Amino acid sequence: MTVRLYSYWRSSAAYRVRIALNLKGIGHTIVPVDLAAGQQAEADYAGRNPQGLVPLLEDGDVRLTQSQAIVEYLDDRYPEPALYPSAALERARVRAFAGVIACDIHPLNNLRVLRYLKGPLGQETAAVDAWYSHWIHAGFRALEAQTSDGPYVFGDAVSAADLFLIPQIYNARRFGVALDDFPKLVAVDAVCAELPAFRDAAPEAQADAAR
Ligand SMILES: N[C@@H](CCC(=O)N[C@@H](CS)C(=O)NCC(=O)O)C(=O)O
Repeated sequence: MTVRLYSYWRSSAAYRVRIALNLKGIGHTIVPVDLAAGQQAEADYAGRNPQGLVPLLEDGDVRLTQSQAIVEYLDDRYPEPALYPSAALERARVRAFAGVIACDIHPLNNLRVLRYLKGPLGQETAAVDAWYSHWIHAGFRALEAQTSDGPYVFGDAVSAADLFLIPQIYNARRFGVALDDFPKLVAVDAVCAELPAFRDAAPEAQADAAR
């Protein structure tokens, strides 16, 4: 069965899924969709994902959108190593952590939102940067409070929480957001950077990365 991930090197939502695929050792092909060039809106891609967003996963005949749904699908279908704890409460905590990123931070700072602020709403770069930083800080404050003393977000085992966090930290750094108030998050990022599954999923390691 061929697994294909439609991805863009700088997409943090696709980056989450790249880490999950690598952690589970699932053989796959990356199909780049150039978001900067607008390929997400072209007929070929929009036919596969009418929402015009990456990631999109194809697993044989299955086609799935939304990184949270994709990561949970991969965890159900390819159970080892588990990305979600089996106990109900711990599982809910991992989902809640990932939800802060996927539901409360990322949608406010996504490419199309920033473009809308700059374009139709006529906001200056400084205002858009302040918007970006504000929502990262609000979310990261909550995440820092939920993070263990390490090495990973929830202790000794990598979980979905880590693979949602690391791409969001990448985005924060890319936009110059100060992370001094979040030492636990930064420490988890440093530990994850040592793992090949995370390193190989990093934006700069992607074949479609701008050189
Ligand atoms: N909730 C979606 C978000 C997907 C998303 O927003 N992807 C961004 C890249 S990180 C995208 O495709 N943006 C294209 C655009 O804004 O035009 C998910 O988690 O998969």
